[in-house]
Amino acid sequence: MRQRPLTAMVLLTAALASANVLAATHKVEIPVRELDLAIDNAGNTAPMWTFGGTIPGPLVRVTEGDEVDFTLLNEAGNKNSHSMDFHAGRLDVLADFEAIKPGQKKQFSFKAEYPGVWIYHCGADSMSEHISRGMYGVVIVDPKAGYSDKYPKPDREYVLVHGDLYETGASAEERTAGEKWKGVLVNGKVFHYDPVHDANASIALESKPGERVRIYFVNAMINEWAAFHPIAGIWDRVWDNGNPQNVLHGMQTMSVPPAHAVVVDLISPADRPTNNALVDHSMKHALKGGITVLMNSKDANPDKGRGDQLILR
Ligand SMILES: [Cu+2]
Repeated sequence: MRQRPLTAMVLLTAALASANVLAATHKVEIPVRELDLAIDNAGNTAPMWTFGGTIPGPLVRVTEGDEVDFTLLNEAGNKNSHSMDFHAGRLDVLADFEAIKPGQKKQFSFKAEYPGVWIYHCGADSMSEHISRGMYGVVIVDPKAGYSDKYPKPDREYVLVHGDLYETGASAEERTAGEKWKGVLVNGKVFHYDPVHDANASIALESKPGERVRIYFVNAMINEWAAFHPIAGIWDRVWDNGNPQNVLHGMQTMSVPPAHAVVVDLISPADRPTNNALVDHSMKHALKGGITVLMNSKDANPDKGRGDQLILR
């Protein structure tokens, strides 16, 4: 009689132990770099502040239940204090998200408890300036349950982050007030993937007709809501915040507030080549850079939207 609960305890402990083995720990170190960066396809540069030297910063991808062991390094050559604010974790805003001076390091860990797509950004004072100079990136937390009928496996995946471009020299106060706003950066450049509106654009998103294309869309603009719409298409499914439980079907335009994200799926007609324009349908945003072309043709580059090509650089 006394054996039974003990046996059950052992089994439970073993199950917990194997669950712990399955959950991975990801060591992520991101250096902050203040540098001149190309902000358009012509190669014009602006003084930007970045995670890892790119806008957006490095893509962090883990599975629900995994641990992220994070280190922020504010490189010695920088002039400003910086911090890291992960929306994907439950942490301490004062202890973990504190700003550190150039030359300093800051380590903290969190468990990725909720699946979805999350922004990370610098939270140092003035947050308006740090974010609108490019200090943001994306965490994808894949659901531990994997793919299912309710969250089907995509054929291709792309990450699109829309951020602000302000005039060089715009103060923190002006940025907060939305003054001296110049345009929308799509993954760091205006009209980054739009050869229709920018003759210098050399990259577009690609897929084959009929493929399920998943877009992880993040709004990193500091004040403006995005209105994300696939011209000549329909969002087959939308998962608010990317959580498989938050599903919508057959949507046209998704409102995405600042510092929020959605996962949207697009399926082009299977019987012919077509094109879509993935736009922020707020005209002020679209016509100032927020348009991305998706070409659906049988000759689509097989590498795009797969492996390390979720953010096309
Ligand atoms: Cu910063």
